[in-house]
Amino acid sequence: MAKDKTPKPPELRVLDPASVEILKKAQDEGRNTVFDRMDTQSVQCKFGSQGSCCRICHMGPCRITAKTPLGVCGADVHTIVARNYLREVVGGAAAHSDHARGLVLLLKKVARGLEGGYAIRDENALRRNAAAYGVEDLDRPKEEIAIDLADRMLEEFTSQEEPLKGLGLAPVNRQGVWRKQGIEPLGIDRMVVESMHRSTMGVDHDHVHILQQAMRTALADGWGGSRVASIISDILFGTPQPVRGDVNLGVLGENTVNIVVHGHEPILSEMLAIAVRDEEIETAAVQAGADGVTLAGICCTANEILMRHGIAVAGNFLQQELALITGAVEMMVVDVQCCMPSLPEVAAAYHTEVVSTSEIAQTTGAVHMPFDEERAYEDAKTLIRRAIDNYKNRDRGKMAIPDHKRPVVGGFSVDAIKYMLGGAFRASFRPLNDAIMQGRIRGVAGIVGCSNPKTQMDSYTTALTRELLKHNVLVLKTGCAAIASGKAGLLIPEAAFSEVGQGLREVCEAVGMPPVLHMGSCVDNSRILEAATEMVLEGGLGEDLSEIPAVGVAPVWMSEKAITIGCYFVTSGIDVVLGHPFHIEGSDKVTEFLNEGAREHYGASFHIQPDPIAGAAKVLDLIDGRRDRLGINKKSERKLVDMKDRREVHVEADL
Ligand code: XCC
Ligand code: SF4
Repeated sequence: MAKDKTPKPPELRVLDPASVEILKKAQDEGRNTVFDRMDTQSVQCKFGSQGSCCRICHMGPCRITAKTPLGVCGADVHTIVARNYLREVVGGAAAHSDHARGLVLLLKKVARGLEGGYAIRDENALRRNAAAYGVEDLDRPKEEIAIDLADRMLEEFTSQEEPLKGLGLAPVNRQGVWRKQGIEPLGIDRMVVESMHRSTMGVDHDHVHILQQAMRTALADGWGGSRVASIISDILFGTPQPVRGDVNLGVLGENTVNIVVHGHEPILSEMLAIAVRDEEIETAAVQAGADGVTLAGICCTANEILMRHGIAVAGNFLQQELALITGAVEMMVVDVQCCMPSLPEVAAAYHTEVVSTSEIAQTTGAVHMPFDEERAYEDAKTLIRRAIDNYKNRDRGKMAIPDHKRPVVGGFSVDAIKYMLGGAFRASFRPLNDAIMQGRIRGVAGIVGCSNPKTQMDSYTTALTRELLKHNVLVLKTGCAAIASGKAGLLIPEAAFSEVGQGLREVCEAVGMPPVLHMGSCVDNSRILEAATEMVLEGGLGEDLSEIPAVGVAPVWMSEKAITIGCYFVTSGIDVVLGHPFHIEGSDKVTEFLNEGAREHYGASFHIQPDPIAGAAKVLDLIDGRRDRLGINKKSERKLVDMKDRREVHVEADL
């Protein structure tokens, strides 16, 4: 039973000063937040966390213990853990891919003349990707090409017998690994349905066979759903280019109408980003007594509109309730994924209206205003006007906006990185590969993932990132991990002066880039795969993704999507370091497969490191192992920063 207890001090919950301040306010006002609920849920089910509870059929639920080693049907713990794991991967793949499907259908409608304000904004991206996906006759008008590309993309979902086309974007050797392993995914929808079938009662029982299917389903996300989402978003909304913005709760305006968009799909938020600049809207805001309208984002919606418009980021996952508790938000617009069902309850203490907009997602207590693509611009303006109307209800007595925000640069698409490295005439990854071969850059880490109230928000991610930068590792970031780096001041070129090792600093200074590159939202992890593929294609760093000195890290994560992302990284040959384990520890065999055995199959595996500094050391080990095998390690030795610096970082992580 939940007991009343004194809440932990905010400083132990969250790292950044804005969140500390608002969490104190929440406690003073007696608000119930994710952090309090974490405490009341603190005795979490052992069977759940080990993955050893099966409720797939109604002879159960069955819980596996030493005394009851088999479920009623005879399933052992390895079958049960593997099946549960597969279903989590399915959840993640489905989320990313359903998001992608919405974008493909929108592209098709836009090409057919949909009214509503959308357009094909990046024709180059359209033609380049049409060529990559086998659309012929590229001299035709862009609308025709867009329809053909959309049809190709829809086949990525529906293909029953042909492998996913997106696999062809990977290095040839990697494609060979997938073929040899028999894990080339067919269409995404088929993979999701087949995985659900295989994990239902009485079907697939061999844990390795089930886990191979998990990896295959994850590939359908990484090289399918997520890739499609990023590509179509670029075509419709523009390929991101470096752009400045601000991050943290201090981006909310004292005297502006504040609208926070939260979730994942850029379809509506893009329109809000445009509509907010409409003169009519500006006038209405002034008439309501405000200085204007501030649009800000939470979670991956924030990443999407930061990358394309420089729109401010109010915070990451664990800040969604905190944004409301500022008392300064007129409206929070939510769509899908990572939007807590608690939001309307928190908002009810203030004047804030929570509006749900997706046909597939409603939240009790939120106003549901499904958004119609055909009237997108008008619908966006209606929402903004409604927020403006709500401004008069703001109670300034309850309002506190922390005076903390940090500048960031976002928008590092692969295109943008190539351009930045090589300039207009020689846009390529060559300078990066050269810097890695010379040892000025030791390797690349793709750091992704969420925040999770089980640990202090942002602390692991930030400590690990700082440690890697000191050791000359270039960091690519997405999702809430990217926002954490923004709050820590690492997403600006100036961070290279103080935070990084000599070699990386030289490269960042020469190019004028931050040492941590913000590559976008969760679906944009496909951009990290794309960047890694560019490194292989550029030459000199091996012939496969399992050879380049690159590692993935999900320091702190909570979503099924993060599991799927981890799986498609590993299956693509990129080792992944996790800050906390999956719910699989009930089975030594499943744990062994994912943390070791996977290496024989894919050339990479998972590694668990609950301490950020040990996590960074693991990343460095993995990078050095790869450098060794490439025969380029010697050159980097002189650049290594003394390990005594570690202490300093550790103290901060322990705050
Ligand atoms: Fe969600 Fe994408 Fe995780 Fe953040 S990082 S908590 S999934 S918003 Ni992808
Ligand atoms: Fe129990 Fe087997 Fe049914 Fe699972 S599938 S609930 S282990 S009987």
